[in-house]
Amino acid sequence: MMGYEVHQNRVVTLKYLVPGALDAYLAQCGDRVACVVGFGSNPVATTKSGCPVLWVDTPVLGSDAAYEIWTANKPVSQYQDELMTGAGNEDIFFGRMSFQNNAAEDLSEVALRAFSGIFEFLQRSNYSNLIRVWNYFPEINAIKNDIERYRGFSIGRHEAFVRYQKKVEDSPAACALGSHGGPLVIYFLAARSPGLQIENPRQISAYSYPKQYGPRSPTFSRATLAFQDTAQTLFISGTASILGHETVHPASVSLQTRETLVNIRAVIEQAVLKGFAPVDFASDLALKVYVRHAEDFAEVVGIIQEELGTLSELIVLQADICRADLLVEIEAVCWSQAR
Ligand code: 3EB
Repeated sequence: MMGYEVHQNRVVTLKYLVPGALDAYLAQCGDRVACVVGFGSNPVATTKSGCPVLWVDTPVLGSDAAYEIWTANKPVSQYQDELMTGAGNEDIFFGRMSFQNNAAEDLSEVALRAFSGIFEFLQRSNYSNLIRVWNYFPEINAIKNDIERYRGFSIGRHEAFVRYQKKVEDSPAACALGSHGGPLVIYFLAARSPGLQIENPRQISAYSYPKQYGPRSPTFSRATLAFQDTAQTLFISGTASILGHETVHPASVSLQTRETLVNIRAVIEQAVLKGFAPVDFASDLALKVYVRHAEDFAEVVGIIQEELGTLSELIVLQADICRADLLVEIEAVCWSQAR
């Protein structure tokens, strides 16, 4: 049987797959599978082989469902405590958490609990460096208890960073998107070795946003450059059509897509100044695209292909974005050649 390419030089790699391709890929990766996340409307708890799946209720465009599979280049061991499940090896750890939260509950409390738990875990484990965090929860733009749920989430997350004495400049790369239902879902990558935080000169750092976007700023960096002593990996946060701190092109999904890609290139350029060496976007760049309106799917993908060519890893989800005027957001992972 033809196998999938094995990226032995990558500390972690990721693959986006439609459901029909999942089992064969997992079988090939064996005990190196570190995290499986499913997207779509019909949750699956475990794969055929018994691998736990963290589910995010967001429609997938172009398929009924899709899987994001993270594999490591060394075998992982499974982990479980009261707060999270996960898997890790001597270099990295992926944690997965879900928090039921009823609509009445203040999301800031849940976010504080979640991130406090993450920081407690980092303290007692040897994975002290938070590299990348993914956050999904329903009704992200809804106003509850007089505050938008995204802003409530940001308040609790920020409070956890303060309580655990994290400098905002050391924040991980992140994204925060609206799901269609279900719990607050968080997964994260932590590492033994520290990452290098990268900012975008075209944008004010999110942790320095003015108060108009919420009373406590979002604690994330534009990107984290990880695994510098082996094969560098650049984890680029959810990136949108923001210049300075302002949304630009609020009415145009095509212009927002182009501006977002300029921002992603700017972040990669900053990483290059710090020694990052991307090779070939077609094989070394994975994009996860969120569109607010499903009908924008073809237009957004067309622009991405025009700008970047055909990418081996691309997934498009329909999700609400944390500012009501944003129509598209794109996150990325970019690998460099082994050193
Ligand atoms: C932005 O640039 C768009 O709150 O974790 C992007 C990535 C965004 C991460 C987060 C929010 C987050 O502000 C929104």
